[in-house]
Amino acid sequence: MHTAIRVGAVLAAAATALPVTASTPAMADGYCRAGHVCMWEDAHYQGSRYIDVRAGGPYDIDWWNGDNEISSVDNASDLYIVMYDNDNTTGFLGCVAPHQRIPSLWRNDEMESFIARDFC
Ligand SMILES: [Ca+2]
Ligand SMILES: [Ca+2]
Ligand SMILES: [Ca+2]
Repeated sequence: MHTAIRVGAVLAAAATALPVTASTPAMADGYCRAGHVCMWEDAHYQGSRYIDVRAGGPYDIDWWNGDNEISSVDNASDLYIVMYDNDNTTGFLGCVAPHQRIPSLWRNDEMESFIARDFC
């Protein structure tokens, strides 16, 4: 009975079926909780953490939340994070591989939208 309840809860909460368990530490990847993507204002995960979302999307980064300001990224998910120069996932910038951390983006202060998916 306990198992049946748990399965239902997991299906409702995680359409992407990421292999995350309830016992995963919140900061399992060091900077960003498992299954999430986090982005910071400054290099080396410093300054404002403008983005801390479950990997999915597409997301537009609102101007008051760091568009054209992102300098470092921690992808703590099993998906690629595809980054774009402009809103609405236009102007391809590059990809962050699953579980890759980028302390200093090669295209600094340019990203405005991103999406998580299973290919780059
Ligand atoms: Ca910046
Ligand atoms: Ca924008
Ligand atoms: Ca831009």
